[in-house]
Amino acid sequence: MQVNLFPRSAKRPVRAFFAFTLLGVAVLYASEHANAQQSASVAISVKDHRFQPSQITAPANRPISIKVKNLDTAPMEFESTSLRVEKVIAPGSEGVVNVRALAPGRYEFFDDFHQQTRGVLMVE
Ligand SMILES: [Cu+2]
Repeated sequence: MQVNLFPRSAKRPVRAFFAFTLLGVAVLYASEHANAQQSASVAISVKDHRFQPSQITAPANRPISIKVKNLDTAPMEFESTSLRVEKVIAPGSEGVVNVRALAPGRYEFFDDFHQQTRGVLMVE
């Protein structure tokens, strides 16, 4: 079956206008969608059992990928109850913690092996 989106009576420039408008809408929709799916990345490191920086910021409603670099000589475990994640990171190495898309807010995290090591993820 053939579908004609444009009225046959319309003049060529009018049809061209409609075609370009449709194309524009499609492109906008596609890029919006791609943006929503694409994860935001934030980086943080741990040195002398301190998060550096101790507060990180990420956009709301997008999955977040947190790169955690452990600069200490002891293993650490990046953990968060509100984010529902935990990941052991060996000394001198880097781990990636993936977090679901979040509502704006304040999310605390800590090193489960050194509970005094604490930080905050601000989602805005
Ligand atoms: Cu743990």
